[in-house]
Amino acid sequence: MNNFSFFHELGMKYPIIQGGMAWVSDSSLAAAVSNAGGLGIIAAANTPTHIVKEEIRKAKQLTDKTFGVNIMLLSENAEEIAKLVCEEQIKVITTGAGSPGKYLKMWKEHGITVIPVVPSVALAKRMAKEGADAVIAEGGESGGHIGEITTMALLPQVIDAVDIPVIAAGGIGDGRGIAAAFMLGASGVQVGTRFLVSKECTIHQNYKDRVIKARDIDTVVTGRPTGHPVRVLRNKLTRQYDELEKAGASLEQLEALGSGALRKAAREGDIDNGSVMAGQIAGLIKKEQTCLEIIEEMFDQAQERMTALKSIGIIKD
Ligand code: TUI
Repeated sequence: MNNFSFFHELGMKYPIIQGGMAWVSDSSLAAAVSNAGGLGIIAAANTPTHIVKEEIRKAKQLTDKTFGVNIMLLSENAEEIAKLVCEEQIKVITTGAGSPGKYLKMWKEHGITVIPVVPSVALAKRMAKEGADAVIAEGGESGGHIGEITTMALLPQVIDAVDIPVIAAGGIGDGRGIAAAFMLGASGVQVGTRFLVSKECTIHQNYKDRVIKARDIDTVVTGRPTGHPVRVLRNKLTRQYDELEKAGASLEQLEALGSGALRKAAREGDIDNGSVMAGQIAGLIKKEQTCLEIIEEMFDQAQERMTALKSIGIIKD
């Protein structure tokens, strides 16, 4: 069940982790989230090791609070990053897109808190057994690389299966989502898409505007045939992808179309030919705010929803 002391021990005011989003989660975003009382995360996915190191150094200048690093296990340099976080005395690691099993011993020896993202009960159990400190149960509503199960169904099943804190991710964009995650037994939440549209997020304005414009039905999942399903906002790239898939393109052709596409959208602002990763909750996001405003507003709203239960007599004082 809920274990809020987990977050207090990490020095956080609020039980919220910022998603480690490739080409998005840099020192500016991570430091802003940590300074606002959450846990900021620098994403190392597909980023050269020396740049990740620079971002870590910059974040250390921007905040004296704890921040973490996300390691995307499909990255070519995942092993290098796994070692870098030890050298840089990073306190928290989240992982994605695979099992971090082979690094767990090294990270634990360095006193690092390890929080793998899991898309299934089976992986959650394995991670708990191998010594993970908590898991992030991420539903398929999320943006980027996803599993098959929704947050609503995955979360209580993972919570019943492991005895470490479980953090909810996927489809959480405001305080109602936080309150819902708590009701399902989560110890905290991870939020990605909403932080895309934060002032401190350094992605191209076109990307932010596209998220603000998004409707509920605007995301699609590409890449199922390649074994790496990825949720993105529909655009010219996803239509090309569909056509290639229907024409029976090879896995290599499909992978080639996606390669570098996220960078193109996030950094160059090419939201037609680039990959605009976002979760299904994008339709809820209407304006750009600072990370502090986002976090405080979300927890105020969560509190409001939870205390509303009192007024209808569902919970007593
Ligand atoms: O990792 C993410 N989201 C991401 S990573 C990314 S960059 C990318 N680049 C190339 C190909 C694909 C993605 C964009 N978004 N979220 C965490 C996450 N992890 N979601 C799902 C999983 C996952 C999937 C399978 C975790 C473990 C897993 O295990 C398989 C196994 O080894 O048992």
